[in-house]
Amino acid sequence: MVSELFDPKAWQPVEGFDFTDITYHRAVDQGTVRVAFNRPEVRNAFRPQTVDELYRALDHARQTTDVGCVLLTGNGPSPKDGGWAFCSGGDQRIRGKDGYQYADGTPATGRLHILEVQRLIRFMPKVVICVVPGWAAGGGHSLHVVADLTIASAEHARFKQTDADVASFDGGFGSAYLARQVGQKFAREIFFLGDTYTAADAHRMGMVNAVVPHEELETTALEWARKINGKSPTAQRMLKFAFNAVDDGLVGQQVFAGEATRLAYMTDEAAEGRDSFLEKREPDWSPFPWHY
Ligand code: S0N
Repeated sequence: MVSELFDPKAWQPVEGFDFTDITYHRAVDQGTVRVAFNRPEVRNAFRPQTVDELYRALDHARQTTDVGCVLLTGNGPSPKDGGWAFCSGGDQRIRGKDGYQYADGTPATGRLHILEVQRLIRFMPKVVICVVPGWAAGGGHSLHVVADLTIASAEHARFKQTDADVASFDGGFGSAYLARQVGQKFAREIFFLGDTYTAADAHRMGMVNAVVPHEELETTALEWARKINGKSPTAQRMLKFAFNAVDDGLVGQQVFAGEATRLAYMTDEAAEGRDSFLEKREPDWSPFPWHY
């Protein structure tokens, strides 16, 4: 069993991967993938191998041109005690002096590569929905913050920033972008106090889009994904990067501009620029108006 909330009829495994720490499925009837932490016995904490696998699955989704939506979730419940988690952040058992270690003891020295996953989620031209069936804590909380949308289990979702408890702090997207969502006062409260918040609390603060009954969590996420996939891929992509741009500085401009260039390439005007060069003649811009 993948997860109690997982409907095997709705999904098929994505071929070509040999993952242990995550599961990776594609919806049978729409361009949506489901990427799930698969370490429920430790509240879906991530170790370096988990982060490597997560990156590979997300990057595969990024490059799959008929996929528009990614559901990021956690399998459960825990076989130990029945507890639910989206993700509890970095696995503290293998945290060394300056980073986390692989299972064979190889240090992932100084890599901090969960931040690469955060950037991938932020900059991938797909809508990433974080589906929270239980705890979102520490670095798991940051991942939900970075996702485009969050849907939470009414009964089991819990949000908690433990970073200051375990002296492993996310001073990047996980705090700064959170403050954009919930405001400076709430963001500081979440980090400074490290309290536990219910799905209803998180919704009231503005960091969760919808709170749904636990059993309906994944079906609701799939419905949202179907709606998202039912709209213009170009518009959705441009909207995501437009929402990002205001906070992303020159990188935000670069990403948005890259999409604008892609669109421009598709015009006859761009073809005329290329063809005139290749044909060693002056370009003829006369058919192309200066729009107002
Ligand atoms: C999630 C919490 C609140 C759940 O509490 P609950 O329900 O009472 O369950 P527990 O009994 O505490 O847990 C059940 C079992 O799971 C183990 N476990 C839980 N979380 C982890 C974890 N993160 N690492 C290892 N094990 C974990 C428990 O030990 C228990 O096991 P058993 O049954 O054997 O006793 C609660 O569990 C909790 O507070 N967890 C810790 C949350 C935490 O502090 N996470 C780390 C925070 N920091 C990060 O995530 C840093 C992430 C990171 O890597 C990073 C971030 C920014 C920049 C760079 C990096 C980077 O290094 O890459």
